[in-house]
Amino acid sequence: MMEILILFALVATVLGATPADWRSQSIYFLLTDRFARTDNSTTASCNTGARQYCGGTWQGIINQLDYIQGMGFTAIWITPVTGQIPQETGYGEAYHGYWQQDAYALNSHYGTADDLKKLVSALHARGMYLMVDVVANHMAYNGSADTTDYSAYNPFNSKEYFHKICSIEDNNNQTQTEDCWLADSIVSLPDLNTTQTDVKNMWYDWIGSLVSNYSIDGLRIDTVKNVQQNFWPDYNTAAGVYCVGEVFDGDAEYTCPYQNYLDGVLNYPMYYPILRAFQSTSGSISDLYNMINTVKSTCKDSTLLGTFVENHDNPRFANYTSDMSLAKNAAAFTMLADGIPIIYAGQEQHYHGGNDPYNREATWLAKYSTTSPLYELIATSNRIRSHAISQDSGYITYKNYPIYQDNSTLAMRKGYNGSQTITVLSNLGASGKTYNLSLPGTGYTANQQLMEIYTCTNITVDSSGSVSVPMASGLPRVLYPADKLNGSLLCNSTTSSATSLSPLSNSAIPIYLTLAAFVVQLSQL
Ligand code: ABC
Ligand code: CA
Repeated sequence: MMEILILFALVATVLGATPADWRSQSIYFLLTDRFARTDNSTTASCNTGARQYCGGTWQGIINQLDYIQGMGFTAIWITPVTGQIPQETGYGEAYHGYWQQDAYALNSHYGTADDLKKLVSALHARGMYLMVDVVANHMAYNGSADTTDYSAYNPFNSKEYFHKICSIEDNNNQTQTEDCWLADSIVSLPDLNTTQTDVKNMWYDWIGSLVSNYSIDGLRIDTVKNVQQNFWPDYNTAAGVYCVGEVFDGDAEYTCPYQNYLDGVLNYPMYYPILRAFQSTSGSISDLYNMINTVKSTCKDSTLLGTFVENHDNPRFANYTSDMSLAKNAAAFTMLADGIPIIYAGQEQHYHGGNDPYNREATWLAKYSTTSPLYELIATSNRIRSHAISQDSGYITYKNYPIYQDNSTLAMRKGYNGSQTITVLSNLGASGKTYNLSLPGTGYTANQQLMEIYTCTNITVDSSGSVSVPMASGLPRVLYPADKLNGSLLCNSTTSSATSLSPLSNSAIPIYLTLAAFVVQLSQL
């Protein structure tokens, strides 16, 4: 009997991907409605301003997994999967999935339960993870707050489960942020009373069953600052997988403490300085330099945050500048700083939409080009990151260390013992000068041979330990020891094994094999 209990416990732990499993992943975030269609169309029109369904599906995602994995991603985050407001509202249709009415139904626009399960299987067969977006703060209603029809909801089909009607007027007032409705008169977001025991238990039961029914590996949790902090630890436990919360606030002092309640948070404190540093050639490098240290010292674990420079709630990076060099630097920072990198579908195609709804362009319209400059830069960045992780087990928990700054340049280090990566970023832009940056403090040894990964340039560390980094056109640079590139497929290094393409193929496959072995053992008991 004892053995059976132990086996069950082991099976339960291998099933859910833990924070430690997620640390080394790399996430591609997509809106299911906007990424790919079942018919593989690359011409179907999608007018973002109309705020209507454009036809993306879970089967469509399956069809384009090569495109995602080809960029080196090991996980996808998809928008909420639940049943939505069925009507066309004053803000269009619920194509984004955040207007939940039936938590126990799936959004039929995206496919069937079988399709969602097929997506998970297809990902797992590639050693990739699925992260699903979930909402616990509110349900949604087509109309003003006072006209809400609570009987439309499953569960929470009565007014008693909700907070009294009031709207959030002041985001600095925490009581309002938690207890009032994130609503306006066109689409109401009835605010659940997440202090009630029955509301808590209904959500904890729901999240546990969602994760197990669909073998979900991780969660992105919506509107985290709008719910009481003490609601979250039990939710995270009930989920049993890594949870990253959306705390939409740029102040590290405000956002970091949420990591005491959830495994991780989206790195909004870093988002604003990344944008400020690279959105123009006069951006502030020092704000970004300082925020690396602030987040490191303020958040419980900066390596479990989700790092991003684009998402579906903010104007895309290219909305601020069309300069490709600046976009490359913003992407390189995202990929090679602390935390789990998150790239938002369309970023790799240099999409430039502004605020919601214009930042939700259909990815298919770029024809899934694998030769766009940012697709290639992201692929190379994912490859060097996963290679560095495979060479140095300490890389992923090493806290990003900014080693140099001047008015237009930032250099940062990750990793130990001569096998560290040094990332050099610039905001000089595409017309930036060609020069050699003399970089001290890299931790490399005198005369060590390095490779610059984006240009495949050999560099020798000088006798004092400084590195002369060839800069040009405001492009980012990444240094790595030349003799440790074997198996990375970078810069014509020898291919030692196919598995080095994806870090997950090294870690997740054994997990599933272990799981299979336990299931076999269990069935023999
Ligand atoms: C709809 C229409 C839009 C229309 C809008 C009024 O209504 O579609 O076209 O403009 C979903 C949909 C949206 C939809 C909304 C509302 O629902 O995706 O299209 O907009 O119906 C999450 C999701 C988001 C989702 C929801 C709702 C929540 O990522 O996609 O939206 O489920 C707040 C929440 C945050 C939420 C965000 C949209 O609103 O806290 O969870 N995101 C301040 C506040 C934040 C606030 C933010 C944006 O503004 O402090 O709480 O986020 O409104 C920094 C500060 C920040 C400050 C920012 C602006 O500046 O540090 O604190 O954030 O410097
Ligand atoms: Ca709330």
